[in-house]
Amino acid sequence: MGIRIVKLAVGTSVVSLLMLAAAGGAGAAGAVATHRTGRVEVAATPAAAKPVKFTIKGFSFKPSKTTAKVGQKIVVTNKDSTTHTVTADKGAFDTKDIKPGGSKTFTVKKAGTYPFHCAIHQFMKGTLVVKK
Ligand SMILES: [Cu+2]
Repeated sequence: MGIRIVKLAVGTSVVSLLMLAAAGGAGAAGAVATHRTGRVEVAATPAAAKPVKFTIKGFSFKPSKTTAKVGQKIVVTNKDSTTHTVTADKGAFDTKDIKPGGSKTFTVKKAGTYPFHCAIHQFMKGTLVVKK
């Protein structure tokens, strides 16, 4: 296979897409329509291609403030030995139980600042900022 040139509207996604193509081989590359001219159509949005991640450890959210874009995947991993949740104070999202070592993915459809807590340990607090 010859050299493929990948051009995207959003520059930051080039690395993750290239990594995807390298790791997944033909399967991952199938998501991208490649032309010999170098012009590329990308099926997935950049936001979907690269999730935002944060963790729960020591009964706190790390970092305590996370920023994501509307519709972007947010992955929360619980690194504690007890179950936690990520629950918006006003109900915009709720991961429900995240077991020790487990993770949950969610998205937020509307821009805004969302204070959240753990429904099991109400003293655990964090903030999610969602931008357009
Ligand atoms: Cu908790």
